[in-house]
Amino acid sequence: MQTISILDSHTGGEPTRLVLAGGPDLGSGRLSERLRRFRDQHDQIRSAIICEPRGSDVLVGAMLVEPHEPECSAGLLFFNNAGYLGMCGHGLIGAMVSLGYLGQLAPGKHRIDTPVGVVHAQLNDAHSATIWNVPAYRHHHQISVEVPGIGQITGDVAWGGNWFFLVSQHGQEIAYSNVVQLTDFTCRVRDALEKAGIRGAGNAIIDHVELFGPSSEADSRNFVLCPGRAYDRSPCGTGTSAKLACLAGDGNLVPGEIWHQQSITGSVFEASYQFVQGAEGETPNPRVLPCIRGQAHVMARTELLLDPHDPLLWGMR
Ligand code: PYC
Repeated sequence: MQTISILDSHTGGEPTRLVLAGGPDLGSGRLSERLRRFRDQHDQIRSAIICEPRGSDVLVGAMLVEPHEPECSAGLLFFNNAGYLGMCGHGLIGAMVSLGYLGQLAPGKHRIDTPVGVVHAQLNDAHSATIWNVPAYRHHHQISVEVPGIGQITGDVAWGGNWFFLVSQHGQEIAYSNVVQLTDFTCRVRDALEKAGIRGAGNAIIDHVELFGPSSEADSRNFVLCPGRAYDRSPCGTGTSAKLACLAGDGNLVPGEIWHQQSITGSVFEASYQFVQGAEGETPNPRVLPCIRGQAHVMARTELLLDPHDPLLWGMR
């Protein structure tokens, strides 16, 4: 019987399953290479950990691995029910707080190795962490797509560690009571983008759709559709990073100014940015270094059992 040690946390409502031991041997080398090995040779372990019946569509996995880059405190590979993520903001905040709980990370600043590069993160206290994400930028400004059954929808395409389509004018109510409708709406938008061939840089698929609305407690409230059909219960670290790039591009937020991004469940990330050195004033796509602070809480520490006689050994996929 294979056993996999995990620690579950949630960051503003969005769960992270940190895999501490028992995962596949991915060898050494860059984390992008190890992620490729995970995908090509051990994908069934991903689905065993994250998909039903042991997991659910909502979970994001973070596998703890030895870092490759120098002076890193940890390496992390992110994945979910649909596949793999280059970076995951709420997942990194959750992993920092979880590793702090285990005594494996001291409060203070750390370098964390990920498949999209080294990110800096700070464990602030037992329940909060700040991350400096990979540089974010806007790729398309106000591009329109015809969505069957809905009409024309216009938004920005931006990178925040994942690819996002960000929409402010959508006619939807951004409320927790409306998540079924919001999920349907954003899935249609995502399908339409793909059908229209609207993609990120390097022809990358846009697998996240982010809708914005007003909030009485923050600068904005969002709904973020993740790959698959799950939505982010947190304000989404990479989605907030993409938003910062668009705010910077529109001149609506100056470097260092705080942006409070609220999630569909009510949790809030505190976000700001600095222009990446040398890029200030660069048009049309200035790059920003996002800084995101959020709260996370540990929930469970246990072992997953992979019984070879279980017909659902590798999860439902
Ligand atoms: O926080 O970056 C994030 C994220 C991506 C998908 C779910 N959460």
